[in-house]
Amino acid sequence: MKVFADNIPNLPWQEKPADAIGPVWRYSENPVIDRNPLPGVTRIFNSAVLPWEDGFIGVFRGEQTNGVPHIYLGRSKDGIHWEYEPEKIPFVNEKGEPFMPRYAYDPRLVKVEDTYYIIWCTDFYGAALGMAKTKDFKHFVRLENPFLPFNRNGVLFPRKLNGNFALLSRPSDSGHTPFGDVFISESPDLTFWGKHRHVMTRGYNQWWQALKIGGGAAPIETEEGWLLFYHGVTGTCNGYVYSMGACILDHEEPSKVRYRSENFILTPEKWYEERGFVPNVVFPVSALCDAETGRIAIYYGAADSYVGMAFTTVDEIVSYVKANHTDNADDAEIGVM
Ligand code: BMA
Repeated sequence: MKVFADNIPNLPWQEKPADAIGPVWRYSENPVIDRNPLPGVTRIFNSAVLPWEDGFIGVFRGEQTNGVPHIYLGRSKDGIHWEYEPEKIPFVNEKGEPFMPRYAYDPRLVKVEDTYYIIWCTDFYGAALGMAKTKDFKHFVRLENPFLPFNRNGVLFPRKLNGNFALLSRPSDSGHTPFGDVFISESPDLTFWGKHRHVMTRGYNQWWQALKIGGGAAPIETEEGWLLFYHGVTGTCNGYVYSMGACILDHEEPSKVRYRSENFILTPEKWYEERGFVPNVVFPVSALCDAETGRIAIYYGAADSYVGMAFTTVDEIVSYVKANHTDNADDAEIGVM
């Protein structure tokens, strides 16, 4: 299947093991980031990666020893073993003055044209989306916060659609948000956002995503549409459980869902997903695709304590999502009322 993306010949990769269940398989050496990864940071998880120079670069959610999350920069030759900058990313405003968020978590990293964008959850009188840009990973200029509070899980598309930037988001509340659907908004300049559309609803009849969903990795452009890995949450008597889902959004009108898997494609099963600061969390944030081979490497947060990797191919995941498609409420509609 054709993929409209770059080739990443050095993409981390492991073949599908014979005993794999489902279309996505874990890296055998998980977790790839363990506890206490750098001084003053007790856990790294929910982090995003892109190719950079002859290796990879990433923005990492680092939980400091005082409990406050911030974003750290890391570099890697192979996309698996990382070296981090010791200090948090030094964000500045458009005038070049220091402009640090009070906290920052769940960063996504997306390249659009010649610029890299970081979108994270920031404190803007409550949880909201923060955004910054860089071209060299030395200067990080914060942009206007895209939306009012409360919002999380901002996922930028890797190219403009009809001349506009496109951003998925998940309106939230000030706490742990026991509800939530994914929306899309457009902007000509990353300052003024509008043309808001509903993309997809939490699962109607799939209990693993019955409570809330949120965009995960930047969508991958395929000939079938935009392949999106996302998280879906269910509530249990012992708290939330986060699993990974996959869907394909319409190429021209991504507020319409074309196919959406009824089943999760990864759910907490391994010790590093089930046991940690927050148990039972699989939280996809980044998916790199090598256009030539169709190989995909997914980075996900595990139990709010570790980073895990998982693999699939475009052919395998797209056929799985199509074969297991289920209609959810008005997912197929354009999403205006
Ligand atoms: C969400 C976010 C994520 C976290 C998840 C599970 O609300 O805060 O960062 O991984 O909860 O704790």
